Amino acid sequence: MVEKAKFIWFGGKFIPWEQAQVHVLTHTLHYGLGVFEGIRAYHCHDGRTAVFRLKEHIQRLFDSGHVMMIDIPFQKDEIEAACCEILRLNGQKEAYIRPLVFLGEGVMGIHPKGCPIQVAIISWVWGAYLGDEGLRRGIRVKTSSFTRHHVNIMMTKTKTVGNYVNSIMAKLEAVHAGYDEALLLDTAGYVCEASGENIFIVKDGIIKTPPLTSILPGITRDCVITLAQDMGLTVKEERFSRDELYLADEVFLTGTAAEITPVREVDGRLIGPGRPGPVTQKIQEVYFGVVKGQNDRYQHWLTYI
Ligand code: PPE
Repeated sequence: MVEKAKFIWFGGKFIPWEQAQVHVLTHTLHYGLGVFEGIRAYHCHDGRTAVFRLKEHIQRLFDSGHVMMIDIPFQKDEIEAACCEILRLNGQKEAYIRPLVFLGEGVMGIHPKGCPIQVAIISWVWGAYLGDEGLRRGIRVKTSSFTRHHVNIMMTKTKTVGNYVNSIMAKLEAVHAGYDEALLLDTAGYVCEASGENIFIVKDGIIKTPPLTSILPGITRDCVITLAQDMGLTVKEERFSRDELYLADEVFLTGTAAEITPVREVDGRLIGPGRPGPVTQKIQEVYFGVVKGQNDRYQHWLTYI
């Protein structure tokens, strides 16, 4: 359960957590059209709090709105400011921030014309998304029987509310089968992304991740590509099949919530020796240093509050 905080930003104002309610006629509740973001803020080594890659997340929120034809009734800088202010008001040194844009009540039927566009920002304390042990020792992943969205069925580059039903189906199936996370293949059968993370493999020192064709352009994915290249590693954005995944030396998932989570097993096959490999561990270590402000080279990714 999400631990209650004091305030939620709703339509431009901070209101008490319990009062952030919506009507059952809320259009998004019926039809799934809405867009959102997930951002983390970290308690830095110097005692300050920094929101990680705030501008990029808010840009992606507005990009999602643009694609889905939802005209967000606020400026980007107003949303950015509210994402910082909510942490101060809630007294959170470290938190997950969820901006959500949805269609409110007033109109029924598929055509959303005239629906009020509502915006909320919620912040809560969220630990390791796939468990502390998963972060340390790696998780077990199952290839889903559900395919990731075709690019003409859903807008895969957006964080649209309805897109996540596909993720939920895959996740339920994987957890029901005793796994930690689901991996989805694209409509051509190649490795695509996990239910809420992008995927990377390492083979003979070379890193590979699927191209942006039909995946969410993950901000953590972008960080990993940059960090790995800056470490002198080769990164290829190239599609690959699931047997290439089974044969990888290392596999890891990336996401704001999941951070850098090693994968130790896929579909009953151990990855390498079945524990996090050296490249994954190095990237994980550097990533946690960066988000906590310990690395001067990437200070531009941090917004201190
Ligand atoms: N793919 C999907 C489908 C996805 O949902 C996410 C984020 C990513 C890739 C990674 O994107 P980024 O966070 O920019 O690196 N998933 C969010 C889901 C969390 C949730 O369960 O809710 C997240 O990590 O915040």
